[in-house]
Amino acid sequence: MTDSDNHGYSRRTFLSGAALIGAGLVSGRVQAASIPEAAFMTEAATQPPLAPTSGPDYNPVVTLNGWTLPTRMKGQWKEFHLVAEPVVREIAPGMVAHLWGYNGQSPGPTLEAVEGDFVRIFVTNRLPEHTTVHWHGQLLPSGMDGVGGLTQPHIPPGRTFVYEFQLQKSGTFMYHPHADEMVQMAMGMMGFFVVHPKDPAFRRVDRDFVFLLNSYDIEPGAYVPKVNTMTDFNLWTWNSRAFPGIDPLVCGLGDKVRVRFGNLTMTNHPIHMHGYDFKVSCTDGGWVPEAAAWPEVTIDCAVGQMRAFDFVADRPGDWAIHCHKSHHTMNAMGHDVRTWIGTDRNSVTEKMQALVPDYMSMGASGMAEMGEMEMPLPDNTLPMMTGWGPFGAIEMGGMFSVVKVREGLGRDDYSDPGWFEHPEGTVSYEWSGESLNVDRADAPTIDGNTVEVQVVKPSAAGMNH
Ligand SMILES: [Cu+2]
Repeated sequence: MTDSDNHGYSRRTFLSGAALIGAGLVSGRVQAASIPEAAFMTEAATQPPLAPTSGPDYNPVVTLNGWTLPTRMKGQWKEFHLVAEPVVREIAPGMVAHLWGYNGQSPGPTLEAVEGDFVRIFVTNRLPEHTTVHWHGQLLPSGMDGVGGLTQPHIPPGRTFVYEFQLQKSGTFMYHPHADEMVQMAMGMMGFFVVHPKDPAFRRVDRDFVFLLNSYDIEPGAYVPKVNTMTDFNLWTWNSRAFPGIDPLVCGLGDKVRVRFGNLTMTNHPIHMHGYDFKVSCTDGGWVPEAAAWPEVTIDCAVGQMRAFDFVADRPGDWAIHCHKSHHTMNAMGHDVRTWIGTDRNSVTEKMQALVPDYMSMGASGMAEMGEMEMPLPDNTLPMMTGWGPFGAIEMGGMFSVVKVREGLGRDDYSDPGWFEHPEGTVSYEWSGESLNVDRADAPTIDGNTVEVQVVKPSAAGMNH
C-alpha cells in the first residue's frame, strides 16, 4: 500500500489539488497522518554522502564525523524525523561525552533538501525537559521559526511537534533549540541544514564538506559538560570531535571543493587552511556573487554565523586546516599556569621530588615536550596536545584536521589515503654543510648574566612522572 492509498486519493490528485490552493500548507496537516520512522546513528565515523533518490539531482554533502538524515516523500512533502535525546558521543578515541543531541549523535544529522521543496520535519522530544527547533537562516512563516514561547508552545518531553515550510532559497543553514538555549547548546544540540540549488549546475562542486564549530567544558575525568561556562571552554570541537578524532577532508586532485561551517560556540573562530587561497562563496545570508567573492586564506566565523569557501584542489599534499586561535587547537588544559620559559628550575625540581616523587617541572624551554610525552591522565581525558604524523608529534588538539589532496581518487572515495608521499627534494631538511657561529656577543642578559636556556626533555631515565 502506498502512502497516497492511505488517504484514498492518488498522489497526482493531491499535487494538482495543492497547486490549486497555492502553497499546499493547509492540506499539509491532512497528509501528516503517520510519522516516518526515525533513523539513528551509533558511530562517530564520517558516513558516505547520501545521493538524492527523488527530485532534482544534487551533489550531496559530506558531514565530517557525521551523517545525513534519510527522508521520506509523502505527496509533495519531503519528511524528516528528528529525535531530540541524550546521546553518548566519542569526542576522540579515548574520550566519550554524555551529551544531548538528535538521532543518536551530537551534532544531529545533516538535513539536505532542494530549493523549492516542501519540508515536513517531525521533532520528537526524548529529553528530560522541553525543547524546540529553530531553523537558523531559513525564510519561513513566523510560526515555524521554533522560538519557544514566542512563536510556538515548547515541545514537552515525550511529545512530537511538526514543522512545515517551503524552502525559499538554496544555501547553508543550521538548526538548534530555541528553548533553554544556553544549556541545550552547551550539551551539544545542533545540526547542519543544506539546501541545494534547483539548478544542479549552479555553483556545483565535486566535494562539499560541512561541520559545526562547537565547544564543551568537560573536566578531566568527567563525562557531562558544565553548562554554565561562558567562555573558558576546554574542548574546541568540529562536529563534537577534537583532533586527532576529526576525519581528514579527502579531495581528489583537480576537484572543485567547498568547505562549509557554522559557529555555535561562544566566541569567533578564524578558520585557516594551508597551501591554498580560497574564495568565500556563501554566508548564512546566501550566495556571494562570484565576481564579489573575495580571496582569503583565513576566514573568521563569528558566533551564530555560517561561512563557505570554495577552491580547486590542484596542489597535492597534506594541508593543515584549523582554527587560528592557538588555544583552540589544544585539548583540556589549565589556563592559569605560570610561564617558566627562560628559568632554571632544576634545583627546585630536585627538592620537590624529594617530597613528591611524581613532581615534574615543565615549560622552561616551551611546551612542545607535552606533545611527545605519555603522562598518566585521568580516565576519559584527552591529552592537551597530541597526534602523530610521519615526522613526529603534531602537537595539536581541538579544532584541527588535514585536507588530503591526492591524485587518482575515485569520485566517491573519502577513505583516508594515509600520509602524503612528498616528491623527492620537496621537504624541508636539516643543514649539514658549513656551520655558522650563532652565538651573539650582544645576547640578552638578566642582572648582567647571560640568559641560559635549559632544555629539559622528559625521558624514562631522566624524569619522573
Ligand atoms: Cu577557534
